[in-house]
Amino acid sequence: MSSSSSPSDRRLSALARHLSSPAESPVAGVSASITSSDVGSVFSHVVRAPEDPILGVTVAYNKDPSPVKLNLGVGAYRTEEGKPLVLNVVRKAEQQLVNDRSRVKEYLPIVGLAEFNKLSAKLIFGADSPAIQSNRVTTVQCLSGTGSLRVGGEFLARHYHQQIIYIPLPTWGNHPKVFTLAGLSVKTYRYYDPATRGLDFKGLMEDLGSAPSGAVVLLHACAHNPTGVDPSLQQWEQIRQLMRSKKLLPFFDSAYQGFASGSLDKDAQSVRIFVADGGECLVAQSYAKNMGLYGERVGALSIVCKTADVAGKVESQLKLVIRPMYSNPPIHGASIVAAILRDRNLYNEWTIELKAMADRIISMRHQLSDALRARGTPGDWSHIIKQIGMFTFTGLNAKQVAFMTKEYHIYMTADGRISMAGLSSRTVPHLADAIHAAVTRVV
Ligand code: PGU
Repeated sequence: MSSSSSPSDRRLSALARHLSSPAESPVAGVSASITSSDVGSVFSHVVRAPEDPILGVTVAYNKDPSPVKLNLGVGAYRTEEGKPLVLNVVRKAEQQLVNDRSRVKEYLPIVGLAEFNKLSAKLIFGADSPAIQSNRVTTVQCLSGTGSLRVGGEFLARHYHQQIIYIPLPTWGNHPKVFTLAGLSVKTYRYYDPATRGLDFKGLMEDLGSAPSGAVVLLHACAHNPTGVDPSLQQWEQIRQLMRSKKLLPFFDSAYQGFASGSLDKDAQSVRIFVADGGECLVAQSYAKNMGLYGERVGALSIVCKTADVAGKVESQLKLVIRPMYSNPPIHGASIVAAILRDRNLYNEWTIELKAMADRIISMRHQLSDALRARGTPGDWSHIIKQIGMFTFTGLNAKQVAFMTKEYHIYMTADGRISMAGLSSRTVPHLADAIHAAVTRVV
């Protein structure tokens, strides 16, 4: 890829590469035979694309008539009763918004709701962050975490000298697509060691150590998806030193603040140690999980710069990325978040509800681990308790997953990831039976 090509050239060639990769070959086929029913359509050459590896799990689940079916695919919180949860504090904030007759539905500015942006930056960087106080941060409201990553990626493709982004192996399945289509060139760094079911810290440091100077590095701020494995604080500090010494640019994906430990501040520590050294970074925030605002699509992209002047110019360019993409973001979700973050009582109530969600997930980890022990399931399952956040990366292989779906109507991603948030005390025995059968009967 020539560095002199324009972003749109790069995007097209990246897209072509992406579509012709063997893993995505069902999307790629452009030479489908034309059947008689297609004749006459200008789209008859279009080949049916496969379902998304994560969201497609829900599509398959919805088609299954079994009463015992269980969806552990998508990372979406469910109650003990297996129902989606709208937080009480969100209901209250929405009521306030409805009652306020002065509210209108005018367009937001291109960068979104100003108060939302300010409060989002405070939430991730800390109320007393010197970077915020010195106006070195620009924050723009985006369409949840995904939209924030995409806007950040597009900005980097246009304005940053190094077009390579390193993502962890494995990572959330949408990361490579988002960044490739933004116009960046995606490479991976070692992250997870299947042998220990823990962090491959040595591999990570080696790979980042040999990355070209200036490369962008995508880091999961906490509760790494899909592995549930995070670096310790000491390891984060070593990663920071290495990255700063090699001038690697951190791009944090913060989709689970509050879900890892139950504490918003603790889960932001990785980001804050990078910001504290005065260096630059990007952060994509999502309120999908921690406020349960999934479908409202509310999130923010912050870029921390060296000076207020640079931050202002960066923001002016972010507007040029956003305007032709979706013009300006939706108003409702950001208004809910702003109402909660601005009001001390609502904020406190939110932290309690958030902790309760995190605690329920942790309790599911213990219940599943106990249930496997009670069944004498072969293997070491201690990682179920050690891993952090919404997911357990079970180590089950694709055949075992397919077996569990076919025989037990349990739906999960093919990489063996299960969403602990979709489990309840009632469904743990069913899952434990299925895992036990899978590991004893399917190799
Ligand atoms: N980043 C990470 C690490 C994520 O896990 C997710 C969501 C996102 C960003 C994007 O979330 P937004 O909804 O755009 O804020 N991952 C979940 C949800 C389903 C999906 O794949 O979008 C998951 O199950 O992995």
